[in-house]
Amino acid sequence: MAEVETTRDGAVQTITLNRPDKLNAFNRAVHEGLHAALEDARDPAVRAVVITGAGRGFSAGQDLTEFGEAGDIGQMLRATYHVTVLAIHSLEKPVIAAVNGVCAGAGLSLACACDIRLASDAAFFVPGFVGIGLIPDSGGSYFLQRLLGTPRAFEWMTSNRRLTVEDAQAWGLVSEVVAADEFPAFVAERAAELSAGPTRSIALTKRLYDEAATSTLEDQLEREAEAQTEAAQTEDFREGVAAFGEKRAPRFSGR
Ligand code: T3D
Repeated sequence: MAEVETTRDGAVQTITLNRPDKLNAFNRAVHEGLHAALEDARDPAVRAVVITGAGRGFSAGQDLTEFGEAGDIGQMLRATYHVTVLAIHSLEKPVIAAVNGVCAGAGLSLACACDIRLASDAAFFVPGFVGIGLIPDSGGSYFLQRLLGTPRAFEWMTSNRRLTVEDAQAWGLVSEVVAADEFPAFVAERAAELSAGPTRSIALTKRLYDEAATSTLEDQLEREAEAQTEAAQTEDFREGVAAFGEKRAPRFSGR
């Protein structure tokens, strides 16, 4: 069985981390599988991506039994986690983290690098890094600061406290929590909805919100004007306006 499984259902690509006995901890094979799957996800026929985990884990982060092989950790991060995080960030389509269970360390960073986090009621969240004397890497300092703000992110990430899924939702870390037995169907429905959306508009929105965090109002208004010019040239914009006029649901193509 591959350590990362990729399936397609219509325009949705699902990437499943598949080391359930180790709570989907990252080893070399997981990194390689994830890189290949995210490369596949660039296919324009894919209009939404789901990342999830097999078994009771989303991911417990770095496989701690493979640390000995790491050598230069900085180089290892650049060659592995950074490739994944940057691939997710630059994908011009929505990426959902379907957090089915335990989410710790670099697994938490991976979830935070995604555009949307949905969680099963079996999920919980653990910083992990501080528990072994490390700092939040793989985007953990960047994304958690943006999602939670510095005071909350700092306090939590230096405590190694287990966060319940209810608290994660109250904090805005996950947007929706669903009973575990209903979770796969819920994720599939949400992903299908997104994949049937105006993909260029969604991709431009993803980029705008990323830029907004470090932009001035003037610069952001200009970026919006440029992005809207691009969105207004898509077939989906014409279809959206036509569908409104004809009082029917739009049929977006992603073009
Ligand atoms: O160079 C670099 O790689 C730097 C990058 C670092 C990035 C990081 O991710 S650092 C943080 C690494 N992650 C952790 O420190 C979390 C370690 N795991 C835990 O603290 C706990 O397992 C959890 C809180 C996540 C879950 O606890 P629990 O009680 O639900 O499960 P468990 O019994 O601890 O784990 C189940 C199995 O998974 C167990 O294996 P066994 O005994 O049944 O054979 C456990 O050893 C294994 N496992 C869990 N996490 C890892 C792991 N095996 C390898 N690496 C793990 N990270």
